[in-house]
Amino acid sequence: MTTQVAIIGSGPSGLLLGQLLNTQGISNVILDRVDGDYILGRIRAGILEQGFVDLAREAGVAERMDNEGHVHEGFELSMNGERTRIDLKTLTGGDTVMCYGQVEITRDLMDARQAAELPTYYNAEKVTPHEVKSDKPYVTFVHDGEEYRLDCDYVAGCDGFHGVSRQTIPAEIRTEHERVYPFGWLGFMADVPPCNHELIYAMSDHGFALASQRSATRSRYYLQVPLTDKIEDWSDERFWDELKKRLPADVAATMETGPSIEKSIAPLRSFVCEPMQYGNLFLVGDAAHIVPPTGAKGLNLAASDVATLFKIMTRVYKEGDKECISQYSDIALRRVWNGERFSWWMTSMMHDFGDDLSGGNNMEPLMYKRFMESELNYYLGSENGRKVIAEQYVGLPYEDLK
Ligand code: FAS
Ligand code: PHB
Repeated sequence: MTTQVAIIGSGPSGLLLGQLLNTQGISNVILDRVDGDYILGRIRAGILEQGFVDLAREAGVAERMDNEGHVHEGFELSMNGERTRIDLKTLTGGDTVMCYGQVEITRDLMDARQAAELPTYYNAEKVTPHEVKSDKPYVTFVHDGEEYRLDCDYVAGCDGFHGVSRQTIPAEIRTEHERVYPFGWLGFMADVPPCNHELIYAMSDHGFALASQRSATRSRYYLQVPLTDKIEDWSDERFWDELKKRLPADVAATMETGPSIEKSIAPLRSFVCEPMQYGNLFLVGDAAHIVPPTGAKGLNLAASDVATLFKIMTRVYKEGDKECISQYSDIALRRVWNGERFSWWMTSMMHDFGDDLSGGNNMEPLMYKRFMESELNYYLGSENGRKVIAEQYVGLPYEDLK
């Protein structure tokens, strides 16, 4: 079996890349170790940067997003109940974000791929890249008990944090940077109207909370919880009671509650693998980097990786320029590190680190807490400060190839 680009992973990175390559007639095959239903069962991101929205339109998968998604012109930061709105549209000169669940855009991409009858192998086992430093790499895998070899020109490792691609880069060449946070996020989905028309990121003496949404009738909430907490520790009633303690009082007083339709606890980490390329293997999205979701950057950094790799593949196959492939890692990492820093900064300001000194603070915990409160007050208290937050949140422009 032969293709031009072998894509490992059928999450948003792999599907978006495959769809874009197809618009340029660049053949690609997607391999995933699970099936589509399992992928669609993973509740994840909810905010798309303008760059992602533009890519979805370019890939021809934006119709439902444009009809059912909600453009958000701002969001709020609440400090112990004091609310400050970050007016994205005014502060950035017109930029906004799209509130549309990752599950939905992934479903749209899967439907488009199926309609285009593009080759996709779900439940592929033992997916293994080979000879990625040569000009004839290939990927082997087992499907329905049969062994396959997929010859290709390039391998896109879109297989997430626990995938095989990153491990293909020899340990002595790979540098992995990691910061694990001393808390997790308890995510909660319920079919109740959102408590506010825009997102509210709230810090309080009880810890962090986020009020997000999926539609006019479906809300998505998060609470900072200790890493030792288990889902069974959190009844719906306990969740709503704790959420109301952390959100602004006027919002808590009027919000609608109801039974959870999904509850999960996710650990938080900042992680970057350098380089993001090894010969003809390219790491894309969570395969190369992870951010704490406080800045709504995870899915959006995956999209900017896809945009860069798509530009490179288009130049390789349309202009015969193979030199440009060496630009991938540097271009991708510049935007990744910016997104990592913003996500770390938002997480550091908005969460209660308790007695944790592992974050390099090395100071008495209350002093660190006062520093972070002062930093957030400074940024919220000045238009320049709010502008910095706004332009980071909508996402910096994608970098072009040289
Ligand atoms: P994904 O992990 O989505 O997809 C990788 C795919 O590769 C999977 O389908 C997997 O089955 C497959 N795979 C793995 N190993 C393989 C192998 N050996 N062979 C074949 N296939 C293999 N981001 C935000 O912006 N906001 C959020 O609120 C947010 N919340 C999150 C909550 C959780 C619990 C998690 C885990 C992530 C969250 N993220 C959030 C980040 C998330 O949205 C990712 O950025 C996004 O899924 C990245 O997409 P992919 O790079 O495609 O990786
Ligand atoms: C979500 O809706 O899941 C969401 C939104 C913004 C974030 C994190 C998660 O920063």
